[in-house]
Amino acid sequence: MVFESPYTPVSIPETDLWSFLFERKSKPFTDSKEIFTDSETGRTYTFGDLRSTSLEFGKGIQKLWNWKRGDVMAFYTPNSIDTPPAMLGLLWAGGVGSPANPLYTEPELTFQLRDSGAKAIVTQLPFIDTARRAAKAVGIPEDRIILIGDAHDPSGHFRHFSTIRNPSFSGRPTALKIDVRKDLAFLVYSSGTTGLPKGVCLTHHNVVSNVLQMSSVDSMYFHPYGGVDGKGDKGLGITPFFHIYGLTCCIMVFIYTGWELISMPRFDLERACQLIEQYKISFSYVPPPVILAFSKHPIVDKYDLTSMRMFHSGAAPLTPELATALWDRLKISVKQGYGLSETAPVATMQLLDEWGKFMGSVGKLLPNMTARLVDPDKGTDVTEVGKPGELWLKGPNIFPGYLNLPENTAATMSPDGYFKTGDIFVVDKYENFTCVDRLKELIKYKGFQVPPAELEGILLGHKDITDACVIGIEDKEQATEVPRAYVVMKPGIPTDAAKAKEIVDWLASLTAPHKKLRGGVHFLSEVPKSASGKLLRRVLRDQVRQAEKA
Ligand code: 4UV
Repeated sequence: MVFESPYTPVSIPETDLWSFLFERKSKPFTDSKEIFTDSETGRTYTFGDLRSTSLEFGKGIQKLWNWKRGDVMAFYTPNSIDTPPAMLGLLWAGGVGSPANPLYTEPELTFQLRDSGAKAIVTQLPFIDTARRAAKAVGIPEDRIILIGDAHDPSGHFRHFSTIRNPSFSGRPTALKIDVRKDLAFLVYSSGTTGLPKGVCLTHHNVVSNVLQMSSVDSMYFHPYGGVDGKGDKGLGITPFFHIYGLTCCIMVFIYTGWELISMPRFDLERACQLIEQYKISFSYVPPPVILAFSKHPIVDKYDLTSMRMFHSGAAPLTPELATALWDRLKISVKQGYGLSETAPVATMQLLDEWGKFMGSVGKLLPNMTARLVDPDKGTDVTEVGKPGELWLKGPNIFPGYLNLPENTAATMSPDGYFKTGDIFVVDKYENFTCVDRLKELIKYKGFQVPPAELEGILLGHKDITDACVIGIEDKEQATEVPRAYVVMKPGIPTDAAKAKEIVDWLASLTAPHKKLRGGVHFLSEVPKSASGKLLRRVLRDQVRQAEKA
């Protein structure tokens, strides 16, 4: 059975992302509309500023480095209001943006730079050392490390993006005519259903489509003008721009809709409360741990948050209990969405009006999307309401494939053109989708991906470990999963708490903080494997779940 989106289809122009945002025939706001405001400095980009700054940056990199169509630029930076104009300038010049978590260690960043073939890196001063070492490892010259943000390099060694802007250069050469169905806008990294992180190719058409699909739902409720100060609805920018959630839903959607984003460099609960009170913020796109903080922490009581009308939660499951706790405390609606890097990212969304009626659901398919629910064992469609199946998706926002990995791409696509998400869903009679389990191996810590295969690979490099298996464990207190390792030690090596802590600390020194083994290290005499030697993570996961139930 094929599920069709119940929302009115959107018309998607064959336009590249820059032209889609900045050369629209008519838009419901003026060029002087504020779009991005920095929470700490108050610095702002209006729509007109974004257009001119991005254009000048795009011209600048063409003039300076002869930037070519398809050339990748990495963005290794926490949220900054300079990311949007730099990213869009890059796109204007035919380039591709590849965002990376600024807490990545040198090997993690090096992997992404090498795999993506990045030709330059955008970063900020506090992250320069790692950026510099990783750039060196892959042969990116130091003069291609570009700083954004308010801090300039006092030694003048690294250029600031403002000095690259070139207003006079003639313009986009015709050779740069972007093929919107083939040329990439973003190259984001995800482990997909299995293995190590892979480059998820997202075309201009994918991203333009998702901006239109997603905003067609929420722009029913939020507007560029009106409200308490006439300046329209303001969103709180918490979600990282280096994840596809922030990149599409906080950068691109805000430029398209004319909403203003008050952008925080990092999440801090008290600062978030102050900003909501100060700017009379009305909504925010967040992962579930932010909902947890607002629903439980005493500091929230010190602030007037009555302007807030909605949190949209995505990237990890949100329990009905948590949504209810927030509503009971603050009377803020908490609706949910679901998406993946491979869907650019939003695939389903609840209507703000319906969140309380279908709690726990991630809503209905976005416009222009169809889906199937497929029994993973039989490969046939699930036909009964309430029966679980793997969600398969089709629509203009579905990625064309993983970079240079045709076999992985083929494994995630069905012969009839559906993308297999690796997530298990049920659907109700109103076509609300609810995520009930994950078929794939991915672990999510507070919405951030932790690929088990990556941690296992690192653990196998430990001098005392002969085998390893990593799974996700539920941490109800923190409303997240946490990674736990099961390891087999060489004969004669102690298997006590001190050794377990040593391994946790050792791994933490090699990875970004979200990959820390917060679920601990457990010792086994062997890890479960199939006859062909494939790790059976699911067996361990089921054992843990059984033990929890007992
Ligand atoms: O590839 P990724 O890291 O991508 C995301 C994107 C999530 C978004 C983005 C915009 C939204 O508006 C929105 O609502 C959600 O996380 O990880 C994809 C995997 O994350 C899990 C699921 O296992 C995906 O395959 N996931 C994402 N959203 C949910 C979720 C959810 N609401 N409930 C349960 N799991």
